[in-house]
Amino acid sequence: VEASIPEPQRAAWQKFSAEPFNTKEQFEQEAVRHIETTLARSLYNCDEGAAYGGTALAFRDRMVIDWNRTQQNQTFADQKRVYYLSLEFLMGRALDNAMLNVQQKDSAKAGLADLGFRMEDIINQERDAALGNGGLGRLAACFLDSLASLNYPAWGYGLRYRYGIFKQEIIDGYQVEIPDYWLDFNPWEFPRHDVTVDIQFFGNVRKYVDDSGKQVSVWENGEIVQAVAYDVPIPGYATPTTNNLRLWSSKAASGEFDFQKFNSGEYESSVADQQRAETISAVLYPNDNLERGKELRLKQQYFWCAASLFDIVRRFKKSKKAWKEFPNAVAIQLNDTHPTLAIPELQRILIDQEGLEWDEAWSIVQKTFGYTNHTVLPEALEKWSVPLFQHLLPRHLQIIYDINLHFLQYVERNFPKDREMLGRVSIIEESQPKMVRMAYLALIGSHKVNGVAELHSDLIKTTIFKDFVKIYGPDKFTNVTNGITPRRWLHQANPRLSELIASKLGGYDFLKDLTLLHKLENYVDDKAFRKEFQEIKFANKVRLAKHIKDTNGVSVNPAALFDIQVKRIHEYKRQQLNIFGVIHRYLTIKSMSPEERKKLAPRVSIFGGKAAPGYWMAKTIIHLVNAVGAVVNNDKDVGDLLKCVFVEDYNVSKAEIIVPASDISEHISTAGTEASGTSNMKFVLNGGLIIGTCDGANIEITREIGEENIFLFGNLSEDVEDLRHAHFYSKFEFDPQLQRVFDAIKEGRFGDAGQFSALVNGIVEHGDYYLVSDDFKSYIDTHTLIDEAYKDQESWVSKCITSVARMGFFSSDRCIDEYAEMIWNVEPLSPTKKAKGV
Ligand code: GLS
Repeated sequence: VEASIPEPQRAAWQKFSAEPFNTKEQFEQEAVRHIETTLARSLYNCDEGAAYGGTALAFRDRMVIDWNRTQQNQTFADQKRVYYLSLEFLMGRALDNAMLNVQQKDSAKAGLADLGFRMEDIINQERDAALGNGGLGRLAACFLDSLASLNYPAWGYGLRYRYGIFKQEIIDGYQVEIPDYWLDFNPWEFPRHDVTVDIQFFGNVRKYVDDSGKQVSVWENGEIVQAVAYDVPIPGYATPTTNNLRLWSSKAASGEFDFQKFNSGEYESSVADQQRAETISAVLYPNDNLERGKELRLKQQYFWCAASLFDIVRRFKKSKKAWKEFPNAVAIQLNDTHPTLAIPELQRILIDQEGLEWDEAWSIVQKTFGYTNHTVLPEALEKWSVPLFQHLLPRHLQIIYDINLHFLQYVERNFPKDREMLGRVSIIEESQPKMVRMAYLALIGSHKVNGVAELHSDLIKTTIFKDFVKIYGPDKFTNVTNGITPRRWLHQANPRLSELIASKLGGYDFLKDLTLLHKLENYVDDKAFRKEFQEIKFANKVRLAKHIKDTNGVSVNPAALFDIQVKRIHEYKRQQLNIFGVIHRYLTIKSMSPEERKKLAPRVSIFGGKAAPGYWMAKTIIHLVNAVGAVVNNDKDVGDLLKCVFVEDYNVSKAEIIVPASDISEHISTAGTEASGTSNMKFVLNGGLIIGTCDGANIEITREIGEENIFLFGNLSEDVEDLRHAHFYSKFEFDPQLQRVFDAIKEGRFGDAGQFSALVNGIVEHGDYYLVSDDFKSYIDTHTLIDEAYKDQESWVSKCITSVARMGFFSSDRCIDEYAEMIWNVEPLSPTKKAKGV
């Protein structure tokens, strides 16, 4: 490439080639230029929105320089790349992250001050990029940060939803959903109108035998929708590596609209095609851990998988390598089963379009893909009806049948005595209608399957994938315990704590190697350090208290113990257990004398999280939390001893305020249901303790930080099945304290009892599937221990500091290195300062 560009041109180019800014003055120059020209504003009408715009564009330009170089460097190096396919990327805000990762926040802060703005106000102008539901989508965002920070040649592929996860408003205690139209000003994306892919749907398959006697399948007569690429730069921390996140947007393939109809005055129907095509990438499905089987969702999945694979294959073909080299150039990771269609799609490309034989193609497919499972909940496991498949993707259904045939023949040969096994492991479920089991297809088409925490990875081998362990052997299965990026979840969310740590550890190297935190153990008894650590926690609580006052109107005392549960609302996560615990506390306070009350430790119970719009029970839980808050927060007997608040519209940027402000956070899922959890890691890293069940990553957190630093309670996952059985077949006595809580609800102390009857009856009459009654006593007893422990502030702070020091394992950098080594077989690529050629 270098040789192909004549020297004079190269010299001219190099003379004017842009360089990243590194000083306050350079930043100001860039920001003012953008405000005045790109945004067409002046000194006299530059509000905070425009100042945000100018700042963001200045940083965008700066990132683009490194981004271009990284992409060129990766192309020239021609080593294996990772493609992370995820239907969700819960990125949150980009500006603060960009400033910190390129290490220019101080320049910008000083520059903005010169221009008359406060950094915090500018940061708050940005809307969250909320293209995800919860942990699964946020994990993908943390992984992108780690991939870039560790210099891996990696791309993310996703959908550019016009509407991200809805905004939640609480009106009269009920959740109300507001559409999240977030794209009116998005400086972080680059439309690539020249990077498009035509995607086919519907149609039929024509088979014929060609001249050489080979069976050929042609998928024809379908409807075409166009995918347009939008690229988002992902800056690594303290490295020039800037990776690419490519998001696909849909539009009508035929261009703008039907001109014939337009000319004859049928304006409305002339745009109908266009609108129908645009629907595909219009909205994120707002379900977490729940699949609804909607046709549009399957369309989204195929649209995105087909566009991404076309792109990946196009890039590979430019290298002119033989097909068998494909798995040495490409590793594709499937974030859950949502991108499973990529498996039959690659097989289709290889056999129908590239003319490979089935076996050769299939071996390439299996070597290319890895599949991460994120849940064992039956209602979350994707299944698509065969008739729907047949209608939308007829050729893919044939290929899936062929994959299944080959697979079942293999099983039959190896397990001739177990006839039942065939039905159990078949990709096609023989139900009415028949269903395609996507998890089985993902597993069969991948060379490695991983769970996301040790317990979860063990559970998938003994429950949903038990037969497959026999078929493929245990080595196909592995564990990669989740992690979080310390850049966003410590340095950005808790700058003072990060600075304090840096002052003791001699710099910010811990942000690149989180295990260095262990050195903090030397400061557990250091008076000055402890004092500062406590002051930071208090300041963070004051900040959250202000947010609560501003949004809920409730005054909370920052000296009280902040007890926080923020995550998607789901019965398995058991926010109902928490709110029953709050009611129990309230009733206990009410029954006490004023003298007894004086001995109590004040508490603030803070809830936050969205319920899927169609998940009625989850919405009932939100309603109960708000109803309890309305009573408790206005009860003069209670005062500061107990407050209960629901923080509206929990999202990534709220999490950055909430997480650093916690004393205790709740991770209290029914054992065996939460695959990992990742907020548990964020809270401990920020110097909060946790109450939790023996579930997901709580178990590994306990192992790392020590049993004495965590409040574990409740039944174990191995006992869950027997307990559930016992609810139906033996008479069990209700815990009297839980009974008292239910009595209070039934008496109408929190409003009309009828509103909450389903919640209570689910436990009292319908089998208590999530074991709330079984764990209630252990839960409230543990909260009593927490009250006692918190009174001894000296020992509490020791626990917090020790825990932070021991959290090094939970960096997403560690996860990414594990994926790279065990699953992808890819190496980092050291960044060059300047790409060759220009
Ligand atoms: C989830 C799990 O429920 C979480 O426990 C897990 O931490 C997360 C990332 O692995 O994936 N699965 C899911 O469908 N939504 C999640 O958040």
